[in-house]
Amino acid sequence: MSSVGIAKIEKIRKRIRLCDYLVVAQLYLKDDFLLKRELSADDIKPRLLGHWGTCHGINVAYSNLKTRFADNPNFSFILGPGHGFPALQANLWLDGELAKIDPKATLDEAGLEYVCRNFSWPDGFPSHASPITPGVITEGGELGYALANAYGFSLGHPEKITAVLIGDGELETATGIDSLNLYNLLDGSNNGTVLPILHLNGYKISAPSIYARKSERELNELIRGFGFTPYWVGEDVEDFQLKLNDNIKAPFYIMKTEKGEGGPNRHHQAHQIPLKEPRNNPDELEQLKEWLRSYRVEELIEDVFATNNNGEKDDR
Ligand SMILES: Cc1ncc(C[n+]2csc(CCOP(=O)(O)OP(=O)(O)O)c2C)c(N)n1
Repeated sequence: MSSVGIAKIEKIRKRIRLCDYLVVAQLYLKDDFLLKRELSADDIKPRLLGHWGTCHGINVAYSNLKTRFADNPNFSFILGPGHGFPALQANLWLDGELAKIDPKATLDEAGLEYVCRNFSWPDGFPSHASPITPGVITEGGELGYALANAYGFSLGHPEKITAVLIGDGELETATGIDSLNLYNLLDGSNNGTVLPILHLNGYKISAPSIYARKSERELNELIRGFGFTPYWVGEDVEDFQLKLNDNIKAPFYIMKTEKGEGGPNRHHQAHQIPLKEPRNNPDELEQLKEWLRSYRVEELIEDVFATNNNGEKDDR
């Protein structure tokens, strides 16, 4: 028997699947957002702009964290690679957070179309997290500050729990790696808890990341050297939930995913737009159809539409 609960595990898995679908829909589609007919070249956005590769991992982390800390008003999430914005946007829409500041982002078909069509679209949403995104106060652009921001955010607030997703490329920056020393400087004082999560997806853009090329043992020793205890997490939802445990002291999560997981090509080709010309290339159009269909969105979306904009079941 699972100590997390089969229903909860299944719910998180479905959430990740739906958010992955919504990312692909935002990146590619300007119509037929729920695949109700045979997708055609005319349904594809003319200019494809955004980042796919990191998104599945963001959905894994966000879905697990939101479930674990659902009832905690002091929980916050900081996203290092803000270029994974379509994943953040999918989660914010799903939680009804986007609708609180943008009334068109309703949790129904019209809202889903609005969010997907307007991603990377003239006068719509940018392709990166920006200050018009709920909860975002800095636009970033320059990698490296996520962990330092998380410690800064927790200063003087012992009640706060701040999870921070750090790209493995991001950790190669001087600010990124040196921010690990903040644990030694700030632990034991009147500050909140920071939960660092290294997103070990193997690549920074198309080049292998240094940390992903280290052995597990080397990486563990590196993290221990900064005073943390390394915990490996990934696609196993039950394991992830169990490790997001109050009794764990000084955790540093290493979340291993494959860059571009679920898409047509992974690793180094997956950072931005994996299929570049589906409007003009019939073979790519077929691959895109297959990719979108693989999430079986029709099995997931009705439950979402049955909820109201506060994220609760509408019993009317
Ligand atoms: C300081 C800095 N150097 C370089 C870049 C250019 N850049 C944008 S995304 C990226 C790769 C990021 O890799 P990673 O942090 O591993 O994120 P992910 O693979 O999850 O997308 C780079 C190098 C940047 N934004 N900031």
